[in-house]
Amino acid sequence: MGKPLLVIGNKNYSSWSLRAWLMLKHAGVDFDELRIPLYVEGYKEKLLACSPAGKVPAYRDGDLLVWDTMAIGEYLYELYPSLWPAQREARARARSVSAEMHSGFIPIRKAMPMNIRAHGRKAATATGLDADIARVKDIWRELRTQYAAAGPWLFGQYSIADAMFAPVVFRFLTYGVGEPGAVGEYMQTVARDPLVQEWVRDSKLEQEVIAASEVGA
Ligand SMILES: N[C@@H](CCC(=O)N[C@@H](CS)C(=O)NCC(=O)O)C(=O)O
Repeated sequence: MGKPLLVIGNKNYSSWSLRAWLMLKHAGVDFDELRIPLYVEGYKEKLLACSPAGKVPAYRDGDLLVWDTMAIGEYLYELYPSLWPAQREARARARSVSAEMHSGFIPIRKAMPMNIRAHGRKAATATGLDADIARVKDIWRELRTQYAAAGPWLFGQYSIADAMFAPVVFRFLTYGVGEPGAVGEYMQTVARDPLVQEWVRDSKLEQEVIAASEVGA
């Protein structure tokens, strides 16, 4: 049987692809990647040929196809239990902040799309954006304060929650959002992760430009 396959979009822009990729890499899975550049002629047909949802990421493991980031994360957790915190209360909390990310933060997603190569951008004002930014910072500050002794990640050891928030670190870096102390230190931890750096290196080799993700002054 061949290696599992992760179908992803552009590394510079596809935040959901990055999340699933990080979960797999941090779990130590040996997998192949299929990159489908998004929003170009014929891209949707290519996505639909890989997944009925027509979106990335999608993960093929043997005969099994799993799509949607949280479903991929939960599937991987069953194989690699260290992907969620070991302690039940911490695990429930990690699932809560991850689900909050998965289903929310629409103003951040719209006004501050992931665009790894862009820096010095200013986000256009948008209803709810400041509240979203404050909420993300609160999550990071609170968790990093509580789990500081256990390691550098949100729950001490690396978990799916860190993969879920990794693209937000890039959004903050692109749009100049930060805060000294626990928040800034956590952003550095994510940016310095060798696996994140591997993704960044690949993203810088890409030539495609997705206009909708080039927003901001
Ligand atoms: N809820 C999905 C969202 C996936 C998603 O929106 N992926 C984007 C790229 S980051 C995509 O496939 N866009 C192409 C399209 O919608 O046609 C998940 O968590 O995986």
